[in-house]
Amino acid sequence: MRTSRSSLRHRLTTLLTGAAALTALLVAAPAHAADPPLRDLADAKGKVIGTAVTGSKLTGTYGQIAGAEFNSLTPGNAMKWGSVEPTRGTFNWTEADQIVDFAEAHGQQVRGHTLVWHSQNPSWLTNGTWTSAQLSQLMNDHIALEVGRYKGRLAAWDVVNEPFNEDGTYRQTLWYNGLGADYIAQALTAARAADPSAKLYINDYNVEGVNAKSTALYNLVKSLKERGVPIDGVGLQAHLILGQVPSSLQQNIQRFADLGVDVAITELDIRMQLPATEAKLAQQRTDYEAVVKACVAVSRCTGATVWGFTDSDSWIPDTFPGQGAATPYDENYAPKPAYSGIATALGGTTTPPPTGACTATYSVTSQWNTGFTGQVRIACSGASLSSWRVNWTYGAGQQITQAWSATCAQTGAAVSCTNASWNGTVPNGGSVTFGFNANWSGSNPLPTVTLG
Ligand code: G2I
Repeated sequence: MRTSRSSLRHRLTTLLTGAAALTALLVAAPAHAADPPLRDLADAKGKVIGTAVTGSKLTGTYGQIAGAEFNSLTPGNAMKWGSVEPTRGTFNWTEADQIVDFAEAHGQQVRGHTLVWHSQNPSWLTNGTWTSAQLSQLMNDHIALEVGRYKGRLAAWDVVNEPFNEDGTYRQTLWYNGLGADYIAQALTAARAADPSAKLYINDYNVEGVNAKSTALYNLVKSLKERGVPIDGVGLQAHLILGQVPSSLQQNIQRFADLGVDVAITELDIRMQLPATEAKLAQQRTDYEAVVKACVAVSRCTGATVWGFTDSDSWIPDTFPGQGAATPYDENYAPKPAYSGIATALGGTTTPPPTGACTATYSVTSQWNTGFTGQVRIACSGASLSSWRVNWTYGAGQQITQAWSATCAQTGAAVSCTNASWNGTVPNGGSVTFGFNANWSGSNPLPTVTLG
């Protein structure tokens, strides 16, 4: 008896030590430690793999992934006019500075976004009444101040954002209505003066394939080049729909490259109708791979930035109710098949990365002459579960008599326990425990449990 107890203790200790070491290992390592991070793959190809970020989230797992996997950051909102000058003459650079500092600390470039847009402007600006001269002054001062603040620190600026309608006509905005199409040349010129080393872009959506809108952008860039206006690149936002990567994407990138400008995929996401299924996520992987491959194929395509790397930080669900799952990581920071699609396009492995792990640990918490109480703890790190089943086979005739926080069935020596209605979810970094009573006689060796 004594021997068997001490051997049980020994085995328990071994098991628990093993489990503790495993947990520590998974926490310390990125979720897919075996594969090179995306940024290493991109660096090897001389490409950018970037993400839009929210400054306040740059800690914990979010900060770890943003810093480890991407070689470029774009502030999702922090550099927009409404963010930096909410009240005329009162500036708030906190989040923008934080993102630039984080990027520099992590050896990342920063893409400034965005200077001249029709949206997310402060109300003092949009509600004001301005002469053309005043509007021009406001725009030029804003550019001088913001671009000047980060002079030499940013790789690129989205100087003008979304200037076109779908049919290729100019969008009627504060800027176009006040200054005519020339506001674009003025803005680019002011940005060049404020930071000669930043690459200056015009950025728009629905310009990924060859169509009326992208052709209008093409004609604009051509004429700006001819006039000697400083323009270095075009940003193709690439807010795409599942299964609808334009077949002319690479051809379109190439025609801009042939004009003598760079091309960047600036806001890539691929949305789907929820719920996400395995089939949809597989299609999404194909789509992500196709987009990044098209960029890799053209030397003047600088790379791709995803518009938020996790589904927990994406604009899609708010704007398109019922749609989502548009980014390469799920809401619990587990890489989705889309992550592998990007990695593959960047020359990485074609097998999906291991998505962290959930482990089940069996232990005996008390034992008496004929019975014992046991528990199983399911813990996730770098992965998550929405339901679970734990199986084991008893080696010495043990028999479960009662279980709680799970439904357990025993057939012969085989035990199978599934989650209760309320504890199927095990979030990344979380755990669930269930318990049971059982009979034993002779010995009570610990079984090996499997989590399905
Ligand atoms: O709309 C998607 C993108 C299209 N291209 C330009 C991008 O700048 C734009 O980004 C999104 C941001 O990702 C959203 O986060 O721009 C939206 C505004 O058009 C941003 O949404 C705003 C919400 O509308 C606000 O209610 C919220 O306060 O984000 C703000 C900050 O979270």
